Amino acid sequence: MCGGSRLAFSGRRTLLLGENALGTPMTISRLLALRNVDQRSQMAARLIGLFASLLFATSAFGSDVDVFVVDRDGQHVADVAVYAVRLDGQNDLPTPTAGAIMDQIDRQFVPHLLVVQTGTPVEFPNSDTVAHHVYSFSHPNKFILPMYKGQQHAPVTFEHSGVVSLGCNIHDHMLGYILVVDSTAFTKTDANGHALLSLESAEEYAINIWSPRIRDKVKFLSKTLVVSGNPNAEITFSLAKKLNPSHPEGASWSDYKY
Ligand SMILES: [Cu+2]
Repeated sequence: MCGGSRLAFSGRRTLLLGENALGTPMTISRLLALRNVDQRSQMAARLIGLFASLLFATSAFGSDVDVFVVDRDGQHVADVAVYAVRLDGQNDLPTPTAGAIMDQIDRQFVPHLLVVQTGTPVEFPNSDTVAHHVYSFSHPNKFILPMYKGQQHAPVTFEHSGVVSLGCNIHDHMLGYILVVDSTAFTKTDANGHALLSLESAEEYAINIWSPRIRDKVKFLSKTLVVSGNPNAEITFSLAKKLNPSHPEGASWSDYKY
């Protein structure tokens, strides 16, 4: 089972601070009834720690969102893009300061799925000894990098959000994806189907997921989250439809519809 380890951790930590050594909840009246000065000072310190912990939780940890993706059999789904988009219309994003890399290794795109913010320059180095001819027909992010080895082409900057499907004219089995998002808060699920997003507090967000393996309708792949008053949120996407085969098992364009 995939539990919210981070959520569970912070919740447990808060509980411990409010408990005595036996795990029994400690009230103020019981605290005052303690005769031992050391016990009282220890408990006072724990209460101070509790208040400090709560303050810390609303500032530093107030925006952590645990996202889980499970398939229809309850299995974790790795390598799923997870990103958040503000719903208050204020989506002015800073210009990306760093580029990204979509490598070509052993006649595969590496990583298979890359997530970048809109406006990010992406390099396509060819680390193989054979030449590749990389292209995408994904409107409006079409591009072609004529046959090359090494790093002969300038980075490609993706100015439009959406899915960019990658292919190679020489090797038909080469499949890759770049998901361009209007967000600075994006990541992918790990082997446990878990992703952690850190968001600004007091905002309403759409939490979205995407993977070429997912066949559920898009409307089921977005959930609204209000961060305010929801300091450590957990969201689980339970997919209803059978997944497309994972790459390279299903290494054919016909397995995908993107
Ligand atoms: Cu190739």
